[in-house]
Amino acid sequence: MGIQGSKIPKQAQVLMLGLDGSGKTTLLYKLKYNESVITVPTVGFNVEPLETDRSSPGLTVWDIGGQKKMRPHWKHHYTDTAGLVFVVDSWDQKRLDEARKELHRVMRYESLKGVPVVILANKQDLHGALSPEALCLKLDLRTVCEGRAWFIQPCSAITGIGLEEGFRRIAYLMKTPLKQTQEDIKVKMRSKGFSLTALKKVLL
Ligand code: G3D
Ligand code: MG
Repeated sequence: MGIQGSKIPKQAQVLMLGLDGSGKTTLLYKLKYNESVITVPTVGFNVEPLETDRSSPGLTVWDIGGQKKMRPHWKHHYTDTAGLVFVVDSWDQKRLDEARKELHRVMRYESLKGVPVVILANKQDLHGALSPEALCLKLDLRTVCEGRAWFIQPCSAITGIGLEEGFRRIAYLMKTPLKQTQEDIKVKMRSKGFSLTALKKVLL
């Protein structure tokens, strides 16, 4: 159930899932080495340690193959998962329904109950990519993420924009109690002049 409220370990496991082709491997190596790599479909997994800030544990990121035949194996990684990153191809609207179904299926697992999740809305560099707001509706995030800390981060594995923010966000959600993350959102939104109604929409 994440690492919230417990002693923070030195290294925490982050599971990165998403459909094949959503950009998981590209973004992992962009983030790690700032290099654009030519990828082949991941059979099995890639695993990389990532540093965040000093007050957070280091992250061990598991990039698991997303092809249909690989998805039944995702569950073998759930037990030690402290944070989940789910990558979506924001441009490929034809596969959004498939992405939604897979995300909802993953979230139903008891062993992932309460584990914080960051949705990476990848491929924002492509013309016609859906905005995080549109994806939030299409993936029905508010319903499926109920009871856990979550965030949707726009990014591009090609330009690198949004990648560090996404992983910093999962590290923050993993170490911060759910109530506190909601308080932080409230303070941030109020300082930007959002109304009470807008706040309720985000938090309820
Ligand atoms: P996966 O690991 O989730 O299966 P990959 O996905 O990292 O293998 O990426 C699949 C394809 O998407 C790759 O292209 C890769 O270059 C491309 N891609 C990944 N992220 C982005 C992004 O943010 N923007 C754009 N424009 N493309 C991206 P190929 O052509 O090799 O299949
Ligand atoms: Mg891959």
